[in-house]
Amino acid sequence: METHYRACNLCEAICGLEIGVEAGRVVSIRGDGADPLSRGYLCPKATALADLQDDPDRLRRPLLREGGTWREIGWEEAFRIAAARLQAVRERHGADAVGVYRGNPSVHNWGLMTHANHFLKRLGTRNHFSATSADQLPHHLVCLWMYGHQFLQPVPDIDRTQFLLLIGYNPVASNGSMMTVPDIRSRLKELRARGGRLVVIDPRRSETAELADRHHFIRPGSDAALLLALLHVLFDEGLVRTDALQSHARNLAALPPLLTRFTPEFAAAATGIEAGAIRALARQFAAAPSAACHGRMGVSTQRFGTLCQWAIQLLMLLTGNLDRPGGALLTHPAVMGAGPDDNPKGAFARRASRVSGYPEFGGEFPVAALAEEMLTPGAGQIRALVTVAGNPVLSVPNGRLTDRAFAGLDFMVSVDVYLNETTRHAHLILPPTSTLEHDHYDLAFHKFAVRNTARYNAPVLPRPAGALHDWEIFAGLAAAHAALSGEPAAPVVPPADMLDFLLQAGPYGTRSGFAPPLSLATLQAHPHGIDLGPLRPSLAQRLCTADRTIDCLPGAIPGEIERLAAELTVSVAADTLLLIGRRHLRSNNSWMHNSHRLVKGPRRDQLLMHPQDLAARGLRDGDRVNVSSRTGSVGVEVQASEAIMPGTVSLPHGWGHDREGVRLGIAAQHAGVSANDLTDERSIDVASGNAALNGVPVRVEAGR
Ligand SMILES: Nc1nc2c(c(=O)[nH]1)N[C@H]1C(S)=C(S)[C@@H](COP(=O)(O)OP(=O)(O)OC[C@H]3O[C@@H](n4cnc5c(=O)[nH]c(N)nc54)[C@H](O)[C@@H]3O)O[C@H]1N2
Ligand SMILES: Nc1nc2c(c(=O)[nH]1)N[C@H]1C(S)=C(S)[C@@H](COP(=O)(O)OP(=O)(O)OC[C@H]3O[C@@H](n4cnc5c(=O)[nH]c(N)nc54)[C@H](O)[C@@H]3O)O[C@H]1N2
Ligand code: SF4
Ligand SMILES: [Mo]
Repeated sequence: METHYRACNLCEAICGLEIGVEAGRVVSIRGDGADPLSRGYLCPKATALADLQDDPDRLRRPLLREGGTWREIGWEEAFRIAAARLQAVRERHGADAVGVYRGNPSVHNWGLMTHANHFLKRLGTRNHFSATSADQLPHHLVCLWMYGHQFLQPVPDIDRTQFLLLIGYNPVASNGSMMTVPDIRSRLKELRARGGRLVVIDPRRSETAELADRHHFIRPGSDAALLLALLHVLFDEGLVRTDALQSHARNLAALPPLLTRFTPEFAAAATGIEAGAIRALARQFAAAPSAACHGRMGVSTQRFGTLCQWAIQLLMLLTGNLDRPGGALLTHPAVMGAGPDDNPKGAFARRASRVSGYPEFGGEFPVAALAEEMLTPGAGQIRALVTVAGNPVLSVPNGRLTDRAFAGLDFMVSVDVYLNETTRHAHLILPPTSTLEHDHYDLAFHKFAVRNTARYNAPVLPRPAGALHDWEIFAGLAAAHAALSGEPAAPVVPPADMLDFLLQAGPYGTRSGFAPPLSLATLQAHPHGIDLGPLRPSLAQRLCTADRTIDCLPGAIPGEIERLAAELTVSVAADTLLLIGRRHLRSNNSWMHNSHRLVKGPRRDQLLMHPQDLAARGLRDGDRVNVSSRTGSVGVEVQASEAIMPGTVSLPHGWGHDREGVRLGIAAQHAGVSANDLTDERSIDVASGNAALNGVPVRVEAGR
């Protein structure tokens, strides 16, 4: 048996794996104990990499759809068809008539990061979209505004902190996000073993909340009121700690008047958390020897995502916990670290989307606008689409509308390893090699990791004859486009060569004094990865704002505070419940639901509902119910749960594999329903345009 070492690229935890291969097949997958970041941890999804590899439903050749039937074709023909049909739409309707959607694996697959733009930027369209705006856009916007760079993202120093406050974040299931933290369960146990405290704020007593010293239920969407009240108490009780970093901050003095009305009593009414508990939390956070706060999906994908992320940064700044060990710190990755010399820093609102006028961020419009940009006639209407590693029919708000919009496109090409609910609308699917057939360096997630490390791995398995990597597909599309348009073709440098250059020129490279100096060869000689040490202070030197200070009150914030105060006073109808999402360790967004080893066991896709809310509707545990919202309705089984706050219901996203028209290789009993058939594309975090996927008003009634 051969043994290969390889980082898993399914989620942000980037765990090191030890993979046994016999006669060209994966026979074992274990955690790599020598990985300095993941320390031997792995989750059940990693073992399913073998299923992914052997899956007969995984696509291996380009597929062309003719009417309702799919036919395999060769690569050259596929590239020619894609280039010609996209060009035809451009000539007829203009460049903006071609849209682009990039899904989550676009940042997990390094070849897509290095080469997708090779082709996609050549399309010359303003209509770019990605999963970012159904996810973490508020983080980027707040860091751009406050620190001048979308990737100057402080990461909680979990291995040294004495107080960890997690809001709308369930890393025990998700393995971390905007915080690469493999083996979180052990790290949380270590925190408590050294006398530290963990506090979790979540409308559900999540798997992470189960490990906490204190869990508070919170009414979905009301977190900004809690966070503003915490800031209020810091000022009100003289708990603001002056530290050196604050001499780099401006607009601090303007804050207290904006917070006057956000007393703990006001926040208590909005959130359902007692005023005394809010005061105590502010005092404990301020008094802890070190403290960090992280807020994720629960506070990003809701109506006040940007306000929440802003307040979290201030909570740490005002208590002296920003940029200090045990608080939150920036990473120093081996390549592409953020700072004054690194681009792109991010850009916001240089233009607005055509139909709803939503702001652009980093050259992309919010996904909440994707369907309407396809469906609304007029100049600039999207008539052709390129999707890359994504499944927007199941992942963006108002999935049924999105489904309908895709069905009406003149042409669609998808770069994806599966025929899924989205790619079934494509005319052409271009499938890359599997993840184990290409080499890997994680360009994205070392940037958010709780420790600095670097790791490059060669392919575990040889690629089959005729298979292309994602980056080669984009090089092929770019070449076909160049041939057609007469534009010169750009030179193509493989990702590994780019990495070698960046490593050698980087902060641990040839001239850094670091031993051994990093290059591709160094990393090849250390397949378990190289430890680059704990996080360390550096924010003041790396600020990228024009005047090199921290902007504590970005221009849009006062308006957002007003909007919050106004919305909190609007009461919801008595029979309305607020829908939130949920992730499970054995499920990965909308895919891998055809892996028996992951989906087996008890159902996990029920609607969770508090017994009190069930009783009020004459419903019982296990009943079929009908859940409806402004955008749609789904029929699902309900599960009684004391772990969910009364007034709240929870449904996981990424299911609903029963779309008509095509067999997707997923067993009927695992089809589930899509939470995004209920979410609302009109409900956004106004400041950033991020989709508000949590806190969706729904009605629940007896179903059939
Ligand atoms: N209601 C609700 N909706 C949500 C969320 C939520 O919490 N609640 N979460 C949101 C978040 S955070 C995200 S990130 C999005 C995810 O939404 P998307 O990014 O749209 O979808 P995924 O489910 O990640 O689909 C990934 C697709 O990429 C393909 N793929 C996998 N690996 C590769 C590869 O290496 N190359 C290529 N070319 N293709 C590959 C898979 O076959 C799969 O079809 O969903 C969002 N939607
Ligand atoms: N196993 C697994 N791991 C994953 C993924 C996966 O699908 N499966 N997806 C990956 C991706 S793409 C991402 S972005 C990350 C996301 O990682 P997380 O952010 O940890 O993911 P979630 O579980 O969606 O959301 C966290 C919590 O927010 C709570 N919540 C919902 N609404 C509110 C609210 O209004 N206020 C508060 N305070 N809490 C609220 C939910 O109850 C949930 O417990 O996970 C990644 N890791
Ligand atoms: S936690 Fe994420 S990176 Fe680690 S093994 Fe599981 S899926 Fe892979
Ligand atoms: Mo995500």
